[in-house]
Amino acid sequence: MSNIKAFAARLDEAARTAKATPQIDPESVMSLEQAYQIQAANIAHRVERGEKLVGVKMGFTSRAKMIQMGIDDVIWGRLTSDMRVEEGTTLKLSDYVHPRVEPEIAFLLKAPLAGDVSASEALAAVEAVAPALEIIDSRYKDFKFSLPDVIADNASSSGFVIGNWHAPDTDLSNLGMAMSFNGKVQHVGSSAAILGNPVRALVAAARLAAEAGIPLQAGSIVMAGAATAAEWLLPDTYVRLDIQNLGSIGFHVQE
Ligand code: OOG
Ligand code: MG
Repeated sequence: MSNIKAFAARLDEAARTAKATPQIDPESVMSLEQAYQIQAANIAHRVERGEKLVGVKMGFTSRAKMIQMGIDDVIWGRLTSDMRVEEGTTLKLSDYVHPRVEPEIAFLLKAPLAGDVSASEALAAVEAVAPALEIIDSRYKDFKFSLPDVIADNASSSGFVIGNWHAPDTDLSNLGMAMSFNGKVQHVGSSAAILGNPVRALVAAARLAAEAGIPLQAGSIVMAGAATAAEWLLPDTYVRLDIQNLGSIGFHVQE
């Protein structure tokens, strides 16, 4: 359907130029299948420009995020090489529409993982786990969207920061997490907020990515979804995340 291409091009353009665009389906009449087709076509523009697919991100895997955004379905999006933000980098707010940041956990795979897998099968494919921050930047005006809207917009994915990798036998079931701005704690939570255990987000990612025809590979990164609500990025801020047993990461934000 040509609408799919047109919506995809509009969302890609909004992301590239950091200018908000109107919602594409405010009444939520589109099927989720169509929304994911738009997402695929949207990210295909990036791949055509030379970006590589490096993994997937999960969204709305915690109650805190579902409540903040008013959506209670788990969704996923594609991660590309250019979305990676190095630890300690300084971001410029003008490169984004209205960015937010949220505390996550990332997985790195050492083996392919596709279809219906158990939590222990999923863990057996994990090379390492790390503390991670996701920068989300809805391309829609006022950061408002329906479920099809946010899926089409690649689940608001804009950037991801990953800290030091740790052995995959680290128990992820209940790790304390604190996100601070200039040393002041903004949100505290537990990794248990992510579907009871972030490994469940990896199980879901394996199934959803395979269903979409892009099965997770050795080397894929999976972002498990935020444990707490997201926070608006502000100028002159050092954003830091501390996770029990996984260490800390951060980045700077400028006007
Ligand atoms: C959608 C993305 C949700 C998460 O970690 O739950 C997400 C949004 O909140 O804009 O990335
Ligand atoms: Mg997220």
